Amino acid sequence: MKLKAIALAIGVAAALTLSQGAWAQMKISISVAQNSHQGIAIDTLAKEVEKRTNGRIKIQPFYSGSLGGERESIEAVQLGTQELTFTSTGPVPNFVPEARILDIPFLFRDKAHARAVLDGPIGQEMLAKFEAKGFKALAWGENGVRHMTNNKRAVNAPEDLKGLKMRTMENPVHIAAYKGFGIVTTPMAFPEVFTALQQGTVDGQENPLSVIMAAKFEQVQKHLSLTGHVYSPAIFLMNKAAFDKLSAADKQVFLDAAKEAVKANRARVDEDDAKGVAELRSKGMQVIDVDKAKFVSALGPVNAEFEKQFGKANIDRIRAVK
Ligand code: EAX
Repeated sequence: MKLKAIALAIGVAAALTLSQGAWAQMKISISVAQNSHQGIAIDTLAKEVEKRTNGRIKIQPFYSGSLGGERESIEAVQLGTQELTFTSTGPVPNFVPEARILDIPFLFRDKAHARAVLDGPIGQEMLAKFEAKGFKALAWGENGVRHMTNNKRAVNAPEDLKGLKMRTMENPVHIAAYKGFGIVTTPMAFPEVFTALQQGTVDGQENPLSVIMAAKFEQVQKHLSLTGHVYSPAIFLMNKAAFDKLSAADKQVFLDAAKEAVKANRARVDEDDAKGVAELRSKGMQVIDVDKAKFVSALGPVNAEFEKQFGKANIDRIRAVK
C-alpha cells in the first residue's frame, strides 16, 4: 500500500511541476540516422519546443533505433516509458487499425496528393483516432514514396518480383499486397534490415530514397527499381497522459513545433528525391525506372480485396482529394 502511495505522490508532484512550468526532460526516438528526413524532424521539434518554452521543456533525441525499432518505440510511447516518437505508419495498424487504409499501394497519386489528404479533413479525423489508444498524434509527417531494392536481379516488371525474399514492415496491408506480387514476405523491425541484407537472409527490401540513403543500403543492395508502390506517411506520436499534463499554452507549443518540424521533414524528403537517384547511381546501384501501370494492374485481385476490407467509398474519398 505504501509503495502505491509513494507512486501516486510522485505522479502528482510531476503533474504539478509540469503544469506550473518547471523544467522537464522528455525523450523522442527514430529508427533512422540523425542525418536524415526523420532526424531533421525530431531535431526541429526539440529546438522549437525548447525555444518556445524558454528552455523549460527539453526533448532528448535518440536516433538509429537506439531505443528500439518503430513498433517498440510506439509501444513505449503508449506505455509512457518514452514521451515521443517520430515513426513511419508501418507498425501503426497494430495500434490504430483505422490507419491501415493509408498503406494501400498506389492509393496516393504523389506526395502532393498525400500531403493534401493528411493535412485535410481525412487526415485530421484520423489523428483523433489515436487518442483512444493512449496517444496524442501531434501531426502527420512524411517517410516518403517507397521503392524496391534487391540483390538478385533487375526488377523491370512485376513478374520479376516473383519468388524474391523481401523484408517488409510489420504491416498487414503491405504484406498482403506484396504477396500479390508473388513476393516471399519477411516482416522485420528496421534496425535488423541492414544486417539481414548483408548476410543474405533476405534478398531485398523496400523504402523511400530518403531511408535508402540514410541507411546506406547501397552498400548491401545492387538493384533499385523506382516502383513508387506505396506512399509511406510518418507521424509524431506523444504519450497522451504526458500531453494532457501540459498547460494549454504548452500544448499549443507542441502542436506548433510539430508543424514546423514537418515542414523541415518534407523539405528534406523533396531534396532527397531530387538528388537520390543520381547519388545512388554514383555509389554503384543499378537504378531502373519502371512502368508503374504494370505494377498497378498486377495488384488488381488484391485491390478488389482492399475495396471490400476498407470500403470502396472510403478509398474513393481519398483518391478524390485534389
Ligand atoms: O521509418 O521500417 C521501415 O522500412 C521504415 O520505412 C523505416 O523504419 C523508416
